Amino acid sequence: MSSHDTIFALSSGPPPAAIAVIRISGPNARFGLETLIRRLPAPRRASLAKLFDPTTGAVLDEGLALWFPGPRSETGEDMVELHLHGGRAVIAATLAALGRIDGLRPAGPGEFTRRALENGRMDLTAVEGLADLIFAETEVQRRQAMRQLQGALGERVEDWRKRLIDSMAMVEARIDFSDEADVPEDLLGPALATAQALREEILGALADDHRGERLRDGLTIAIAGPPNAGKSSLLNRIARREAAIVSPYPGTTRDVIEVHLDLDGYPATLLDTAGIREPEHPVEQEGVRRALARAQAADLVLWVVDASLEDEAAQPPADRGGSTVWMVRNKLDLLRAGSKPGADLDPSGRRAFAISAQTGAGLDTLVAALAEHAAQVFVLGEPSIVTRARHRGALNETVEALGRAIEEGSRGKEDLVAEELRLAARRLGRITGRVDVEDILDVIFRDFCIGK
Ligand SMILES: Nc1nc2c(ncn2[C@@H]2O[C@H](COP(=O)(O)OP(=O)(O)OP(=O)(O)O)[C@@H](O)[C@H]2O)c(=O)[nH]1
Ligand SMILES: [Mg+2]
Repeated sequence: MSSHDTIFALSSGPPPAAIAVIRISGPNARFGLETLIRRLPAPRRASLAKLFDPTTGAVLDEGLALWFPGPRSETGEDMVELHLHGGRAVIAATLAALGRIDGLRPAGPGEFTRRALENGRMDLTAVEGLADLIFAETEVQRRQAMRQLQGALGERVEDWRKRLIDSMAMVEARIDFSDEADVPEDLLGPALATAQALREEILGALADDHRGERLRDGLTIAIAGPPNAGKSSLLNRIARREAAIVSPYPGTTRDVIEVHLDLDGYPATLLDTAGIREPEHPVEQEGVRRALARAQAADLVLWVVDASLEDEAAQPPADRGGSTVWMVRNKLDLLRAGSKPGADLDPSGRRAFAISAQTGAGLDTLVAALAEHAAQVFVLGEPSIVTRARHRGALNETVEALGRAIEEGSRGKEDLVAEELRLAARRLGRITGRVDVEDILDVIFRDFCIGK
């Protein structure tokens, strides 16, 4: 697949729908449009047009045609947008017609965005932001994706990289042109000061408790506890649908069941797990193994017990994974009158809730506490700009290279300093997808006017 091809695709959701948007991008986009509507509309203006089948001349549909000449388009190439009636057959006929036009082929996944990246219309962090925006399920995720799309990380990284390239240029100038009169003597000092400052700034951005990554993934809340305590009933109540099977037989749930929640805008995945006991059946054993593993990896565990049993054995396994545990005493309706739903602390200082998954008593309090917890996890401090492991990895490597540069600098090893700074800049460049080392030479010749 060549990026010089002209590509087309249905860009709107699955039919049937009121409107379907078909996009074309590439050098033959204009030819494609002219073949279909037999004229060229004014640029960037919607115009009503009939679409003709290029072979039979029959009218396929009537809709809006938009012509975006490159490079001022989304992909940076010539582009066309057709807004048609969103019926299955209309779309199929139009796509088939486009396929019969010379030089046009169906687009692969993400290919329009790929071209925007290749043509410098977006950097890699913006592309990731766009992907996150499309998959955002909650308001807070949408805001974070929008920040990335608008360059929260990309601009920050580019700024760091520029400063790094400047200081690298100083060191290189000192190495390469130290006999020239117009190169100042002490260039290593200021370069190392910049490296030090950058290192601290990047460390600051990394010290965010992984909030950005967690916001993309959402908080994981595991429901665990002894069999028959009402874990699946609780999950169904919170999810407001019968996602898990509930039965009076202990050992009903075996696989882990996941539902996605929107807690006042914060994303969470709620897990229902198998009741924890010493099972005899090997399938249930596997269920218990999975339950324990997932509970351990969760951000928060709701440990559900049957309050009418007051089972002493039903204590949560000692906190190992560092996940927070909240006690949930269920089946409040089975207790004598006088037991009120609500929240307090248990003897060991854990938050404790009294609920009935059957009647719904106490559920509002529990759900409100979950939303509050999510807000605390995600909102403390600045919004995070590191939203993926990829960013974190590259930033960590940058910090390491800067640390080594500073160390070599203290021993006066200019060439090694330059080497580490170059590595650091390249790592940063990987985040945005710009890894052009020629930049350094530009800066040398611009700032020091050496090459006469
Ligand atoms: N009275 C009363 N019964 C409940 C309540 N919550 C659940 N139950 C009942 O308790 C039984 C077990 O409920 P489940 O939700 O399947 O329990 P579980 O903890 O998921 O059980 P396992 O999957 O076997 O570990 C069912 O018969 C439920 O109807 C409650 O608040 N009050
Ligand atoms: Mg269950």
